[in-house]
Amino acid sequence: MDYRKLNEWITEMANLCKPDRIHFCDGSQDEYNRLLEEQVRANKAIRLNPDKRPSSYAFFSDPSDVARVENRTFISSVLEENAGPTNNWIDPKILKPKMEKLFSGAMKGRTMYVIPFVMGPVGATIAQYGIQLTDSPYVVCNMRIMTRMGEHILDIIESGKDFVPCLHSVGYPLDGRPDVPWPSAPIEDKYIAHFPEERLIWSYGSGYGGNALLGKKCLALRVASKIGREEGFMAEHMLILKLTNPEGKSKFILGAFPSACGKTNLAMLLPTIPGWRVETVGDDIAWIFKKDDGKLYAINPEKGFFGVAKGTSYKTNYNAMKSIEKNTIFTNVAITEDNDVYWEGMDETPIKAMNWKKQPWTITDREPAAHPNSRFTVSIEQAPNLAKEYDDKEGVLISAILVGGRRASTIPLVTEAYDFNHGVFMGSMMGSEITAAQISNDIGKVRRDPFAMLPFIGYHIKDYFQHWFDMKQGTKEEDLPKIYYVNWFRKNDKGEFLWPGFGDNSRILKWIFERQEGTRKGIETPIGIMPRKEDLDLSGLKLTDEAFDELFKVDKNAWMDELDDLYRYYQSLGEVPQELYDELIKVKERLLK
Ligand code: OXD
Ligand code: MN
Repeated sequence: MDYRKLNEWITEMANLCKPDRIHFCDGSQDEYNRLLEEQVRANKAIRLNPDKRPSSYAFFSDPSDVARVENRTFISSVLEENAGPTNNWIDPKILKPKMEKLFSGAMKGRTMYVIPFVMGPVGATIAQYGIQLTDSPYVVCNMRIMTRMGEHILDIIESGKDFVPCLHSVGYPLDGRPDVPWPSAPIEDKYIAHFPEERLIWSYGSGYGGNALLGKKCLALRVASKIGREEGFMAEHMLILKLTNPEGKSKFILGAFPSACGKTNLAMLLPTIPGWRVETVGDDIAWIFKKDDGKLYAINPEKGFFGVAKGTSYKTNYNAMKSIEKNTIFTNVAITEDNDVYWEGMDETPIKAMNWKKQPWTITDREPAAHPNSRFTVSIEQAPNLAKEYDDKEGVLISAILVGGRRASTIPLVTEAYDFNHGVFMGSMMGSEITAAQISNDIGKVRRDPFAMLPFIGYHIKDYFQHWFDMKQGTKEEDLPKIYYVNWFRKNDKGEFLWPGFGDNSRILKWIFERQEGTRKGIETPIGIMPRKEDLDLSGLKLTDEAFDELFKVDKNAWMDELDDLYRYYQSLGEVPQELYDELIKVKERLLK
């Protein structure tokens, strides 16, 4: 939206939503503290034990509002074909009036907060400005951690930056009824709506995470992916890490993995091989752009972590645990008797706790104490392994991109693509096997999630693939990042993981680093280049020859089935670029040779 329309838009939205008050957020620490304390007094949050977890708070959502709601998320493009087969589409002519009705009076009895924010370091060429209007003080506090927000951003917008208008309401007006600890609307009234042509976001009915912190998935992925398609950059669901070898040389590596597949863990990894260091630039979103030298660079548009708490411990992710020792907002975790946090997979299990539903819980209970999607929100600046480049508007040069999902079979531990097109093909085939954790008739089948972007592409997926190929135009193959398919999750026939993962993934990062340096070998296989045992640094790791062979096995029949399935997947998407079919055929021919 044109920056000159800012006040008009705010007034119009206030007239629609009818809040009792409007508050322009200055983004200060005082404001943040005050809002949190107000929520404690209103029984919406608890302050954690200051001796154990200083300046930290816990919130508990309504049990019906615990995660992103993909079936209530819409790409409301003017034409259905522009949303493509992977998005929910509603005609904006139908959706807008429907949502206007919902927004009408939705903020009665509440304050409308005006949050000026920017995704990306201030001054980055592809930084995107936004204004979120919300009636949730929880959202204000989380946005302050997750984005660069406040008065100074409003000044920049007013001095001439167009912005993405983002309207949000929890959908629980207070006309004559008391407030509840976590207001939200019933599922059938929830709408997480994107109007990509207008670069507009409307979110109604949920206060949780990616549904409500509109800078994150809605702006930095869905809307930015569309802007990027038009303006020549890419908005990707990727971590960014800085890997430094014992000689002090660094490279930046991106990684696309679906939600809850360990992006935060990889971005914060403590290497088990001596002398190597991993520092964090980002753990969830990367924007990729080209500079005059023809090379690809990345920035992290966010400024904080909205990480999955469950499973995080000093053993699995030391740096994350250090990051959340203070100044953290927790959501849907359990609370110990001494008023600290607990979740399944943390280092010690308490005998008794209060669970995320605020009910008494004991160690013998069957139900987990914390919700599986319990979260921490914390500033990236609290990461002990923060890379100094995290706030650099110039971005970081991308050496390699990892893609991967959870695959119990077929996919080897690591495979290097022969070239960029082959790498894009690898990204297109990403997916995870459907497990008993999902209610489905398709257990064992692969659910494809290309580049982990399935829920986040704001336009037609065939054009998304085309955009990858377009990005390489004008760049020499050797200047493009190398793409690697990794799979930390392969299992043996007893169902046990073959690879220890976590810190030991540094062994794979080291091979990738040294491949770029030209000092490491690998062998050519039908599906890509793989290390032999002697090519990997496995010192200090007990890995049997059988396990190694199993980790890198290319089962010809399984791969032929995989390619057939992938072919059918491409067909189901409409006209995907010919380059993908070409790569599929090349792999098939190499397998049959
Ligand atoms: C996600 C997230 O759901 O990062 O991917 O929250
Ligand atoms: Mn994510």
